[in-house]
Amino acid sequence: MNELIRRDFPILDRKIENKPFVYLDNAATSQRPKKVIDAMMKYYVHYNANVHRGVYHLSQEATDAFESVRGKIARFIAVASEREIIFTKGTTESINLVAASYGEANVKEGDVIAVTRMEHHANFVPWQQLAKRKKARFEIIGLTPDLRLDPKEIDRVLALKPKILAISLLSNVTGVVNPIASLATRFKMVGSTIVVDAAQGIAHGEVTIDRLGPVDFLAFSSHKICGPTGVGILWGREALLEKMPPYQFGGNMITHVGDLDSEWNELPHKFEAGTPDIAGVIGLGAAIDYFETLGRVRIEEYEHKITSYVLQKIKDIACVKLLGPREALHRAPIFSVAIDGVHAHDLATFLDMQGISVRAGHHCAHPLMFAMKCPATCRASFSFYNTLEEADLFVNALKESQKFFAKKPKSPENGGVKV
Ligand code: C6P
Repeated sequence: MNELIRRDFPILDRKIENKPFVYLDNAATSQRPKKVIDAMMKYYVHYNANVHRGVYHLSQEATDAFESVRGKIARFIAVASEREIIFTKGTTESINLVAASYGEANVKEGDVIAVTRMEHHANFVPWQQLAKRKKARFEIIGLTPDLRLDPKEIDRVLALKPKILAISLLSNVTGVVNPIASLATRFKMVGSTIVVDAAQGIAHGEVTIDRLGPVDFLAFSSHKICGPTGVGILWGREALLEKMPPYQFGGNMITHVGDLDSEWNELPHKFEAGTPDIAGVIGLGAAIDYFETLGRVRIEEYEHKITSYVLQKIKDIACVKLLGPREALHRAPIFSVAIDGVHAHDLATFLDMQGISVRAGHHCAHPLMFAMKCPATCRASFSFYNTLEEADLFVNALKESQKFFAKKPKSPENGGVKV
């Protein structure tokens, strides 16, 4: 798939420590193809103006380019109404919007709000804090030993008939893919509103609302799918969005301001207060075009190949503990590893010396990491532009790291210098 594709990403030609740059931190943020960078540059150079405000040519050009991206996103996730697509700053803001607006208006004392143990803080803390404010019950669906959702835990929480189920499509720590469609169907039957965090999921497959089942809200970020940072999407069912109060107040979200009260703009503008990241949204449009040209099914198939390959190779390395299931079936190419006696940051630094960029730490997932009594892992996350050769470089570097860290530091007794 990727020799030609890699040429679209100028940054992949870089060298680190005089070695080829191997970027395996795609779960943190993806790289941008030249087309995305060019689209943003074109806006700034040729038609930079604010949107929705001016009657002059440039402002209308900017507004048309900006609004056309709404349509692209609606088609990307297969929804009919552009009124359901809201631009935010990222997944974090999208989820906070739902918790603050829908949550404040609908959750009452004694209601149950459910999340899972594998959530990123962005899909955990807003619900935890809403539950605290509302004196609601906060329930966490537990995991199996291989860090998938535990069916018994799902039944337990389902029986509580949660008002809200907030769940990620794909874990940023383990790469586990959750069966959203079947869960959504079951939780809908007990009356739950279902919020899906697709920050990771959106990058690894064909995420469309019809495939996700009866979900109500979907949140994702532009920067995980080769678009710029600072832009996110919230999709919500129109009937729910219509009834929700605004999240922030200011320009664009208003139709009339009186001395004592104001009237809100129609959807989606009601939730888009202030000047948006216009260049960012235009860049996201170019990223969507790029993804569509490559084909999301093709991307998924190729990434599945990488996942199987890495799982097979890692299996043979003694001392490397891999978090999550060993089968590629319900997994994306995200691998969190720990090596006994080696701190994750030291391992990540060792890999960086080989030109390999990975993330080390708790990955903004304290509830999962603390439950596993694992303060930090080293995470390699692949994208469609990564190659099997890069997978080999990563696996070989893991093997080398064992030799490197096994070496005893020199002491005066074995030839070292006394300080
Ligand atoms: N995870 C990672 O390295 P923002 O920052 O708003 O674009 O996305 C937040 C977020 C929400 N949910 C999941 C599952 C995520 O993985 C992320 C972002 C990055 O894992 C940065 S912490």
